[in-house]
Amino acid sequence: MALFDCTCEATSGHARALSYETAHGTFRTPMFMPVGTSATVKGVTTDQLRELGAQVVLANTYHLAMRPGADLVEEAGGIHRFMNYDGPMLTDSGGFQVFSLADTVKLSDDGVTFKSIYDGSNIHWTPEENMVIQQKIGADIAMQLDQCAPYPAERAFVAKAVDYSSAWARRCLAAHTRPDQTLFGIVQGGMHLDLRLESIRRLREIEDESLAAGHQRFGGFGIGGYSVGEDHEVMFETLGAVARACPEDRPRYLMGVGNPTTLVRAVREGVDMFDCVLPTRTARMGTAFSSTGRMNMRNAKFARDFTPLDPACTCPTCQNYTRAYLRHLVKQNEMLGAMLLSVHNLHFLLDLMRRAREAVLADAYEDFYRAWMASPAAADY
Ligand code: PRF
Ligand code: ZN
Repeated sequence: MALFDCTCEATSGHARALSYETAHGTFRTPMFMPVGTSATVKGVTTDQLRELGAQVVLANTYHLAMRPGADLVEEAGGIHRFMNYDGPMLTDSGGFQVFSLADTVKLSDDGVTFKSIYDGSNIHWTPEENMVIQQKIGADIAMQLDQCAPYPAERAFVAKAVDYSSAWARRCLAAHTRPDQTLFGIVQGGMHLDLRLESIRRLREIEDESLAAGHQRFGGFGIGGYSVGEDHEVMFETLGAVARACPEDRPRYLMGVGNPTTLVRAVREGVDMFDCVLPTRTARMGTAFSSTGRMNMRNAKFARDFTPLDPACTCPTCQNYTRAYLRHLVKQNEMLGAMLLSVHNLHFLLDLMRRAREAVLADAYEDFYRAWMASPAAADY
């Protein structure tokens, strides 16, 4: 298998089971990717990530470029060595963080200017500079610089975000040269199907031009600009058509989505990859995902409950610790509480996508989907 080869092993309805080659091993979809914003999945070691069956781990260009800086990560031997994770990795471009974290953002065809949340300094990124930074960090997959429109937004504003994102996609693809890293394009267009389809048409045109010039194609397609405050039902009005308008022979990655029910539904629409801080952030707030829905571990009803967190779960936390102990840790703000719940919540989503994959391989995704939607967990997410 050559680097970045994508093989479709099975389909079930629109759901797909892909395998994808990277320089740090093969990953298989449907797949949830834990987020390690600052080169750490908060509270979880990379050995634990491996044991949990994590495949691709995310890091964020915005945060790493500010602290400790891309040059330092490069000097460490790249992101894998720096954080001791030898599996596949992906960096988000930071475009999303620029818009969600900074209050003063200026856009032009030439890129984005923003104030750092770390020291208030003014930073300007051209698409080319963003590619230099992501190539120094050295993940297996880089994401193009894009603009994610907020919701709600004027249609004209969303159309302009598509214009910027397309212009930057062309420049990112041309500037990206690292042979052991691939670049994903990103679809924008908010909740407007015609803008989304236009965004995809331009990405295809950009890669056709790139291929004609003897350069590379996109390694996959990010679907950005969803889960920005709209109702889930609003996203699902267009998500299926958008996912299936992306090239069939490469992964489709719904960015920043981690709600279990949304994952199960999005896979049914043809989405392959997901990432979200939800499982670890939720854990730090003292909440566990479970087969019967969310559990707030601060609740007094767990004080003398000496049973496992989720009797249906096979994760290390559920094998070794009781609800009463976890409640005690969370109530005392003990760091171990956040760590143990993070392991459990990550296991929950990783395992959900493993079972989704099994269902696709057995061409039984519709049964899996129906069983999930009828389960007590589905109603709570
Ligand atoms: N663009 C990028 N990263 C993202 C998003 C996006 O639109 C989202 C939106 N849900 C999450 N992360 N580059
Ligand atoms: Zn568990």
